[in-house]
Parts: sequence; structure tokens; C-alpha cells
Amino acid sequence: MRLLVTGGAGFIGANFVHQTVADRPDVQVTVLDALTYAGNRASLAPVADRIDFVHGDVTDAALVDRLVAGSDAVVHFAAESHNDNSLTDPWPFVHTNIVGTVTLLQAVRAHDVRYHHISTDEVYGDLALDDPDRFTETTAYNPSSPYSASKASSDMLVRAWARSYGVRATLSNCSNNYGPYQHVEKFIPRQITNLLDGVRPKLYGQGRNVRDWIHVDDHNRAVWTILDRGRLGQTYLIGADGEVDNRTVVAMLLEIFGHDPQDFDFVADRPGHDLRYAIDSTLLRTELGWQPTYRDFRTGLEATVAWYRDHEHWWRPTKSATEAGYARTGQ
Ligand code: NAD
Ligand code: TDX
Repeated sequence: MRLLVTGGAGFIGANFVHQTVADRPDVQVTVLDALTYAGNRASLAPVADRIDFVHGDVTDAALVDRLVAGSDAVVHFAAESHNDNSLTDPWPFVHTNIVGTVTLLQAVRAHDVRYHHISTDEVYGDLALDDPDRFTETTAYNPSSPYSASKASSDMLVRAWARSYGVRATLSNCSNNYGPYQHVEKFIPRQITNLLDGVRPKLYGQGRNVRDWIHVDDHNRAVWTILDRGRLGQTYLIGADGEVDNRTVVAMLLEIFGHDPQDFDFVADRPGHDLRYAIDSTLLRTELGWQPTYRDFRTGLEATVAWYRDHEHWWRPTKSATEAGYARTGQ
């Protein structure tokens, strides 16, 4: 199988490529990545001699058409992915997440190539803290930020291309990922690298917001399960029953580092900050038989701390510019 992976130099994409190279020797991987501030070729260094890497943009129609024509399937991870950035400048989100998805859809349509679309639970908006319901495949879309609205748009485009043009597509909407190679702008790596630098963790608002954490390897195993056995046209929610509020995440990190539980700061809240995400992944589990392998968040968090401790050369070059950006918004 010749597989085109967009965004393979990013957090989830790079972990997907590592997993694919390790578990699927029959798959020939080509990565297409623009190497934005979020892309890092060093994340692919351990598998560099096992894959083809193309430095390019998913909105480049001629390039995308040529790469898709030579592929049996596409997994589309490439995106602008950070909510805070989308609030400062939404245009790259419209460009990459919406125009980029249409560019790929036109190519897979022209060459009848299997397509899997990577999306997020944020398309559904948020839940109250005490709401007994969780998101399902039929929850109405209600995105809050420019990022989640652009992802919602891209999902709708995929559904339209599947229905009207018969594109062989599946979609997945996953909850918050954690693990190695995640950019230091994101919550967990930001706090880990702050602690490694002797800086106190920073909680937005009151820190009561809940995220449904899943290890990136479990997300990627679910993506492969859907590629292997998913029903065409179907959306699958991916989640590992990992609801934890941000305060608790910071408390766990402070404990892992042996610091006082009060050694953190509250900073300015994110405008429009979603309160809670929670995924009901029954369809994926019952229809396709997927299950998470990381069942204990604390253990996965300890492994992630160890990875950042051992890979300072990977994260150090991006740390100070990221913190300078946060300083400008009071975060
Ligand atoms: P990331 O920001 O770490 O990586 C994105 C990658 O896409 C980078 O390598 C970047 O260089 C590349 N890219 C950006 N614009 C591009 C363009 N125009 N052309 C080609 N490449 C481009 O993001 P991530 O956290 O790995 O997220 C990957 C996907 O998973 C995204 O679609 C995101 O919406 C989705 N997702 C993420 C999470 C999460 O918790 N991180 C959860 C659910 C879904
Ligand atoms: O310093 C911080 N302090 C803080 O309290 C940062 C960076 C974040 N937060 C909070 C905001 C959120 O409630 O932590 C939570 C997680 O924040 P992010 O890591 O920015 O993730 P989130 O906004 O939840 O979105 C993530 O999950 C869904 C990914 O970035 C998206 O790409 C994905 O779609």
C-alpha cells in the first residue's frame, strides 16, 4: 500500500508515521508537510530512511494531484491546530484547514483514492461540567473558536464530497492527545517544559476546564482500525474515557516533579474557552473492536515527562519564541 500522510512532521502525524513504519512493513509512506512553525523534520529523523518526505503545501493543487495520483490512500493530518493562534490570526486556519482539505478532496475524487480525514471533538462545542451526556457521532456541530470552526467546515466538505461525488472517505473526531513530539505551545508540554525550566505551570482562568485525554498512540491505532475496517462515509469518534480537569493535570505534574501543589499561577483565560469535552466512543469500540491500551492517564503522563526530560534538544529551539507569544496575550 502506498500511503500519503499529510502533516506527518507534526505531533500526531509523526507518531502515526513511527507506528506505521514499525507495525506495517508493507506500507510505503510519503509525508507531505509544509514545515510550518509546528512541523519539525527532527520528529521524523528516527524513520527518515524508511519514508519519502515532500516539503510542500496541501493547498498546492498541482503537487497534491501528483502525489495523490501515486497513492492508494491518504490520511490527512495537516492543519493549523492551536486554538490560541486562531484567535490571534484566523487566516492560516481558513487557508490550510478549509482550502487544503478541498484541494485534497478534488485530487482523491479525480484519482478515486481512499481518504481518511482527521478531525477533532471540538467541532461539537462544549458541555456543562455536570452534563451526563457525552459527544456522539450524531451530536450537532457547534464550534466555538476559529480553529474548531475551520475543522467543522473541513468535515462538512468531506461529507459533501463523499455523498455527491462518491469519494471513498471516512472521518474521525478525536479528543485531546498527549505524548511525545507535541509542540510546547500545547497545555501538557508547555507545563512540563516550564517545570524543567524552573517556571511555574500556568492555568487559564480558574483551571476548571475538562479535557478528555487520550495517548497519541491509541488515537493512531484507532485511525488504522478505521482505515482497515471503517465503513465508507462514516464518522467515528475516538476517545479513551480520559476526562480530567486542567487543575488536576497540573497537580499531577507538580507531584511528579516533587513540587508543592500550590506552585502554579492562574493567567488570563482564553476568550470563548470551551468548558468540557467528553467522547462516547461506543461505535468505534463495538463496530470495529478498537480499545485504548493506555488506561491510566497518570502512567502515560509520567512517560511523557520522561520523554521531554530526555529530548530537550527536540523542544528547546521552539520554547522561548512560544513563551514570548504567550507573554503578549498575558498567558
Ligand atoms: P500539529 O500542529 O502538531 O501539526 C500540524 C502539521 O501540519 C505540522 O507538521 C505542519 O507543518 C503541517 N502543516 C500545517 N499547515 C500545512 C500546510 N498548509 N500544508 C502542509 N502541511 C501543513 O498538529 P497535531 O496536533 O499533530 O494535529 C494533527 C491533526 O489532528 C489536525 O488535523 C488536528 O486538527 C487533529 N487533532 C488534533 C488533536 C490534538 O489533541 N492535538 C486532537 C484531535 C484532532
Ligand atoms: O498554558 C496553558 N494553560 C491552560 O490552562 C495552555 C496552553 C492551555 N491551557 C488550557 C486550555 C484548555 O482548556 O488547557 C486545555 C488544553 O489546551 P490546549 O493544549 O491548547 O488544547 P485544546 O484547546 O483543548 O485543543 C487541543 O485538543 C483538540 C488541540 O490543540 C486541538 O488541535 C485539538 O483539536
